[in-house]
Amino acid sequence: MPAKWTSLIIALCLCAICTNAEEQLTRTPDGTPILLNQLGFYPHAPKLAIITGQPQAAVFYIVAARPDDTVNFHSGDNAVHPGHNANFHPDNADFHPGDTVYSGPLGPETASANSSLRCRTADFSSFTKEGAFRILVPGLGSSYTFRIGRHMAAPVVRAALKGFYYQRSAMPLDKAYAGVWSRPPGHPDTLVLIHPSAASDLRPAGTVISSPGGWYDAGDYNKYIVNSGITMGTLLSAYEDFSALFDTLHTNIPPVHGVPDLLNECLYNLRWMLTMQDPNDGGVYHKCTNAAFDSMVMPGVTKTPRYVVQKGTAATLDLAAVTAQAARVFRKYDRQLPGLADSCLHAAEKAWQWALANPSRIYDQPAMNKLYAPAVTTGAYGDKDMRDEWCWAAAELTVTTGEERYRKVLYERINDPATLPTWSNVHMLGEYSLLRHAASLPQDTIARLRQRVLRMADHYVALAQNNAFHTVMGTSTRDFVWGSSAVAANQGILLINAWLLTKERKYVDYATANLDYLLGRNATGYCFITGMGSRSPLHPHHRPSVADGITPPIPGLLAGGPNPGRQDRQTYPSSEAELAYLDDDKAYASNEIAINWNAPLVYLAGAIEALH
Ligand code: 9MR
Repeated sequence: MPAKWTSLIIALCLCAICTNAEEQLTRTPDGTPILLNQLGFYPHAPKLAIITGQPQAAVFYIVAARPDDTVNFHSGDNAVHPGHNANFHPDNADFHPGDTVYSGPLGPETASANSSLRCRTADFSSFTKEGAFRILVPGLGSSYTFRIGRHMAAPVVRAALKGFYYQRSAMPLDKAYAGVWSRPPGHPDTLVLIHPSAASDLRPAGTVISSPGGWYDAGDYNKYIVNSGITMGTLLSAYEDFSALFDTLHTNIPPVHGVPDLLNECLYNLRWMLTMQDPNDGGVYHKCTNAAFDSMVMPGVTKTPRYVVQKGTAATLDLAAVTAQAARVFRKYDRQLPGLADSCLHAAEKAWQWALANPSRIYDQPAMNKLYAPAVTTGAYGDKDMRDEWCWAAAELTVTTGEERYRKVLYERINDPATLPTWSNVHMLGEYSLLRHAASLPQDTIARLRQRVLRMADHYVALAQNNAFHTVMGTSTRDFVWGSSAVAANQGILLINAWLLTKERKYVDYATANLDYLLGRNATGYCFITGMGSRSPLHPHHRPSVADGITPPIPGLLAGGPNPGRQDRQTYPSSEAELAYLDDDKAYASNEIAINWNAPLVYLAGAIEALH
């Protein structure tokens, strides 16, 4: 081939590669380049979309939706509102379908810090009319249809709370509540073995105990106290902070007469948690589990033995914290649930005593497996640092009882470093409770805690201004961990706490922006909640959703979200931090669901619905 042809071919190939690279840099993989909360916006909230493609002109238009522009605003859970059509048909009384109702300039191009995406902002906050709309950007086409209306987050709160019902382990999910996702009971856990790691004089290895009920942790069928701890703390706090909303929020679950659905749902797990405490000494088993993960089958299909394993300080203090908080929350339901609050307080005190006698019993699964059989290979939730669990339990017990012995330990721990809550660090849950019950501590101590929360919140708000997505989520690349969606939700909760302390609007606005992130204003273009919005996970790593033979996944479940760690070793569309997400049921590192991720979603969406 003549040399000039060869160079022409090389030049053409290079050009193709460049165009490809250019495409990659400016568009999210297979999706619309217009990224926004796919449900929509409150009329008087900030309204932002992020444009990731190359527009032909730096302008955007809002057009009124057409009657055939339907969008799945609701949870897709017909079981929430039986007979209710989950699809929303735009009914724009004020506008002609297709009319341009607003236009504005796109903001300047900004490079995202968490991928090679380049972003522009379409800000239509000043458009406050209610209705259903789409955004058009010249050269990039149309966004999904979204709504401006007064109860944007209400379906999210309902669906996310209902998600817990679908995780219930030991009871049948009846058609009346579960609709097409009804199923027989899963693991009964009435015959659970004491694993050799958990043997004691009164309960030697092989002793059979009963530990029924509770929620499955995630896409697997095991029940872990540590992760139940943060989950329950978050849900009970949602109730304490926004009881007016949750008193009237219905999720269509089997009723417990006179008890709001949020607390009814918590009760199902609380009763299980109480069974995990050894009544002989107050210590709490770390988890109720199979030896190895079940295959991708429906719950209850496998009949392998279930065990409770070693007692641990983290599990025991987490149970102390949850039951102390539950004792004060359920106190007003003494008539409906006689004795419950007292039993909870008793459990908390016994757990505390055990922890005092065993202050650093770490759950170290690999070490345990060297000593005992069978080896246990399910989720570890191993935590070597117990300072935060001491702080949280001491805080809840101080608030509930006012006793000096708890306050003394609290003072030893309260100034420890505070981070956003995770299953392994629950320090902030204690601080939130103390701020909520500010009379529990002297004013100067409360003032210091308040300053700490506000410093964190102000830092977030300052960083968010420079984020290409204008969310707090993603202001650090370290936000994109296993369960990154819960990072976004917990950042939102911190901001809501700042609002509770100051009533300053900026905190609600940025909390709402993080909810926008979860509902679609993120680099992947997914709404991360199953069954919601226009593009959501269809293949979560969730055994019932995989095995039930029903095409749509179980609704209302929050996928883990982008995680460049990719510990599942699947091939992701991108390895860049904010794009490292794969909607595949094998991608458990980014597409599993978990109770400790749904709980902060319930809190955040509930707070936003209550505050707007
Ligand atoms: O959420 C947990 C994450 O922080 C850990 O890095 C990961 C690996 O240990 O485990 C995650 O929790 C999983 C648990 O171990 C088992 N059930 C599913 C949980 C969510 O993936």
